[in-house]
Amino acid sequence: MCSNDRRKFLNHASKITVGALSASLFGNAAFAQSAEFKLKYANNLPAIHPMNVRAKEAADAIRKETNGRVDIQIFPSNQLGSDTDMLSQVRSGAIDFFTISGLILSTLVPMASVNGIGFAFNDYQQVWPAMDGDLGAFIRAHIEKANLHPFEKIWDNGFRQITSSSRPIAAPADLKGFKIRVPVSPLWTSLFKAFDAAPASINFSEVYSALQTKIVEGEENPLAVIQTAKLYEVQKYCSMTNHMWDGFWFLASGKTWARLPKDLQAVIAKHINAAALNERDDIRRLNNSLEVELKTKGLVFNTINPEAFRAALKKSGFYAEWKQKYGPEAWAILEKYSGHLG
Ligand code: X2X
Repeated sequence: MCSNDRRKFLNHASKITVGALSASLFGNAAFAQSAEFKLKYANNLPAIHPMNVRAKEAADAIRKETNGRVDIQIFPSNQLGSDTDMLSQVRSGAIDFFTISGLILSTLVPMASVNGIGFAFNDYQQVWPAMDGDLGAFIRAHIEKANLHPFEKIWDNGFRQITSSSRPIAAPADLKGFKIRVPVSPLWTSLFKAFDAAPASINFSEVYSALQTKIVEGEENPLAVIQTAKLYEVQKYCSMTNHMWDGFWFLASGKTWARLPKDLQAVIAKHINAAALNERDDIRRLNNSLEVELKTKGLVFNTINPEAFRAALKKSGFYAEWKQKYGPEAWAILEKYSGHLG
């Protein structure tokens, strides 16, 4: 090829590339613009967390099955604000979908935290029958009263572990005076106060910097969050306390849900619930592999005796206090799955 031909060829090739690129950009934009329902889903977790990965798959499947009528855009990593901000946005309809821990949702729907009672669940064999059964149905009925539509299958956040930059937590006494970040929720504060710790309510959007600047010594989260949000960079110890099981309700704004035709509601619900089951599987697998991986990043692990922690909670009056707050009906449904809690 002489240099002239070569120039022509390159010129042509670059036009093709630019042409293809603009077509694809235009194509997507046109698709989104033509969608009858352009909806926003916002959340607090990094884009690489299974919750966002599976939600993206669901959004793609929904776009496809509705022939582009429903286009769900995802805003991960607190791009649209903290959990507290997003909770008010989903109520007003400024965002259409939101995933939130039931414990944080309890600032609006008190009953939504009941599955987070400390050391209530031992394992997933207790959690899923409860949350897919009577306990989940009971909580969802309360959420609906707040004009929010919860999808049937709750997504997994996971069993929570305590991380620390100062000392490992091996026994209940190690929590005495421990400055620990907790999410914004009365139950979380109460749980750590029962251990004589010093809990500070901080939204997830501020957690990394709160740990880095040592405003708090520690925090507690499932391993999948510790990994994907890189909390191991600013923490030294990880105590496998499994002190609480936590899940994310996938919520639609009541306003959005009411204006969606029934057939579209059905397609959306089908794919969101299917994605929830896949996400649970992802988290289960990560639970099994992440300890090894996080050790290589320098985290030092230890286990605990849950009975010692349960006994300390019982002694402090924690269970009695919350039993009274939720009332006998809710407590009986919880204990149906967890066994007697004291
Ligand atoms: O805020 C947290 O710690 C997190 C990410 O686990 C929740 O959303 C409850």
